[in-house]
Amino acid sequence: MAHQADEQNPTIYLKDYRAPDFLIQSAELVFTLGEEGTQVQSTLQVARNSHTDADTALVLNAESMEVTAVAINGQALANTEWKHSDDQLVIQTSETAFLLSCTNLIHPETNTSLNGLYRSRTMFCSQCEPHGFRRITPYLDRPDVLSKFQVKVIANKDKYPVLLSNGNPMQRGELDNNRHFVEWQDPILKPAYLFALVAGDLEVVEDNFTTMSGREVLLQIFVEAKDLDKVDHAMLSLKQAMKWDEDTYGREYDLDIFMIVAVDDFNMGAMENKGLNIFNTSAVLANPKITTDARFQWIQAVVGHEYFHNWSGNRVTCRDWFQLSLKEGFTVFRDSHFSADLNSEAVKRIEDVRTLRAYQFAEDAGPLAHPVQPPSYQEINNFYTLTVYEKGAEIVRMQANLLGPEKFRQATDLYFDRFDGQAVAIEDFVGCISEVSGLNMDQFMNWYKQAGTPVVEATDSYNSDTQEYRLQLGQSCPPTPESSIKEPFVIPVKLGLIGSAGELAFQLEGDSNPVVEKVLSFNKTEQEFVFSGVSEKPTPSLLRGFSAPVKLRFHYSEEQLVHLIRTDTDGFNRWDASQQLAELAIDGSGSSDTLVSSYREILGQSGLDPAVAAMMVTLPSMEALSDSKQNLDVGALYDARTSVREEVADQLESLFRAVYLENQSNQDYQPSASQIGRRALKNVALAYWVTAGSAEALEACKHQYETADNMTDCASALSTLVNAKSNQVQALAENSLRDFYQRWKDEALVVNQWLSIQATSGAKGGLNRVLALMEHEAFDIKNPNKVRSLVGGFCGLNPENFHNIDGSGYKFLADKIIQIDALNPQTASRLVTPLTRWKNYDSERQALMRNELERIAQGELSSDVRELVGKSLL
Ligand code: B3K
Ligand code: ZN
Repeated sequence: MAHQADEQNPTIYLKDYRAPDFLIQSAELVFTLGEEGTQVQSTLQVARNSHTDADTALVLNAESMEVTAVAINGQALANTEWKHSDDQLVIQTSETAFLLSCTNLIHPETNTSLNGLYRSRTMFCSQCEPHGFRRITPYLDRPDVLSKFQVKVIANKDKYPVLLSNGNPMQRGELDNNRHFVEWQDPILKPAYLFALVAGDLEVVEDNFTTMSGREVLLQIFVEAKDLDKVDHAMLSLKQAMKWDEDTYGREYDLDIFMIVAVDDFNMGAMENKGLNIFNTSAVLANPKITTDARFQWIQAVVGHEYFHNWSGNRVTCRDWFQLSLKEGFTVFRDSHFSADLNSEAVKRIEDVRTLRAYQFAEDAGPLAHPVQPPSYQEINNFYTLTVYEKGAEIVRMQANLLGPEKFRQATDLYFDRFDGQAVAIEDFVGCISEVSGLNMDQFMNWYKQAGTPVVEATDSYNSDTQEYRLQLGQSCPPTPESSIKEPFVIPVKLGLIGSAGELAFQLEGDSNPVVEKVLSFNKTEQEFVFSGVSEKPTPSLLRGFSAPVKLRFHYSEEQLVHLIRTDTDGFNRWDASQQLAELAIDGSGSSDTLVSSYREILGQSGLDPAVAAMMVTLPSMEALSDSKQNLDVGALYDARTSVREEVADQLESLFRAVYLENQSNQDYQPSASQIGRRALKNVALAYWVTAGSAEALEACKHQYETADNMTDCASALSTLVNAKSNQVQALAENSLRDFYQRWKDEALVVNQWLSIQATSGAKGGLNRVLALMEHEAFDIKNPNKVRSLVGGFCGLNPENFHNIDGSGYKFLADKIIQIDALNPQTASRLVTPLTRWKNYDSERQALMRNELERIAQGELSSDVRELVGKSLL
């Protein structure tokens, strides 16, 4: 089986990278869009690369298309001079520089993969990264081939009044048969993956931005007419992002227009096509009535992310797809810094680390673990992962911290200036870091080259006579598929020492002055650090701000954790201590009384940011609790977590009631950090209060659901009702769910929330509800947002139901993967994740999950799903 999979799915290696044999200097494309087939005519200025000899044929990528004519310098080629097979168009020519013209036919109207040119509802749109352009027209579809594009789009005038592509509109006009055309020119060199085309009946919202050098840029967001009332937030976010990139990185936008288009059917959040970003409606449309706080913040982050790619990705792009994190890790780092600057640094850091620990750590510990710069892949679409994105961002963050803000800015200036207009490698980025700082980054590169999450074991001792504190650190990294031998990482450990009344001064061996905070450079397997002048036995505050993406093991006592929660000056570590204290209570090695009294203190603290307080009194998620566990009995873990939750709720019932009432507000809704924090705390309090079970709490929840003027409060109340245990509440929840659907059935994005609230509900019998919803008019298996909400929500975020010991959850997921793979491989392969984790569970569940993976493996599969399933079964 594995052998067969390898033949069908050849492995591509980083070490085999070679510069392209041919270059394409310019590309002129004419699209004639039709209801049954679209014709593409291309004229490419091709040049043989200097290393390429004259008998090397030109091999273009050409998938899922019919090639009807090929000409060189205007001369049609005979059938013997070109061959289209195996997804390649091979052209025999010995010319060194020539004009190549091709005509081909594609079928966007039947393209359910949402890759290449396709239809979303009534419009045409495109997605080309990483390999979509080769499904549009024959081309050298690799990121190190950069060219200038000129695109003419021809379509029916009534159905497609708006015709868009990258760059600036040059010409428009009328044609016969009620058709019209627009011609676009992109003056900036780009690889094909940044190409975009949109045609549809769209409305536009416009604004302007004046750049730092005084240029006016026209900003346009295109949406369907029904969505015109949901564009303001994205427009504001875009202007904030443009300004922030000028202020923080000195990067100015380079074209005269920046366009965003919202489409319903999209495989991910959004895409940074040059000058024409295409967005999933879920990542751009917002207003308080339909959008939750979390979504408002996510939209700001995604709009920023795609905009920031204009420099980190578009102007400086990737040499090959092994370098994906060059643009993605860096851009996630940039968007995360942007969100932190615009909202709250501590909150953003906690959110990012929560995601990293719950999902990236799990990926790094499973069969699909891979280095941030992978050495090989079968299907590159499978490498748009949390590792490449989120761990990649952590690695950039460590480098930014190593250099400090000024030097890091010098390094990024050098990087952008030196490599502008080029396709480069991760080593080029790190080279700039090294050049500016004088640091040798050789060992640091292990972060990019080695998979797996390092484990740092820490022990300590204190000598009151000498006032010496010693910290012993050891690091190890579990074996991962690409290697079982791991070289030590460079781990920056930021620390402080906390005494009975707060931070203590200390002097690290070798330093000349005492300090209260220090970053240790821990780069050996084992290392001891000695601190002198420590006036009392401290509690160490380790890995402050989560200074490195590692698993830190230090045996804190409950008293120490309570002390850190109370006294640490590092906001992140105070939150982290609250999570560790909760984990002790849940696994039975700590007491819930201690947790309860710590929560009481947290909720009573006046100076604390409500957003942070809300996160501190939230128990670690099932995903976070499952990390590093073997033979996991999900049911037992869920019960343990639930019982701690109920105990907290019972013991602090009146406090939660008070917090809920105190945090009501009658201000007009704003998605501002301060309002969001208060709503978060209020809704966490409400959920606990309802859990405690009083009629008054239930009434308050029902009242909030009915009267809320914003989706955060409305959905939160609904979700609290749906997750409640008692039969009485269940009946109420059913009514509210029916009412919610009636109220919102015309707003697709709200309906998706309705699907996901039900899919993720911990109430018993979850699968039956999901099966019924699959048949509901609101569901559409071809729409990735709906699949993600319902199937993804149930299988990824509802462990207690998905892992039902009868195996029904696993069978359901396998059925859906098989069904969706035939339509849309990228969406199907994203669903595989929960099954890849089979080794973490008890033996009975392991067998059930493996069976389903084997059943999937037996079918006709896309290369996407085949790679993931194959690697999971090894
Ligand atoms: N660069 C795109 C991701 C493309 C995913 C292709 N499967 C979006 C982003 O990261 O900004
Ligand atoms: Zn990105």
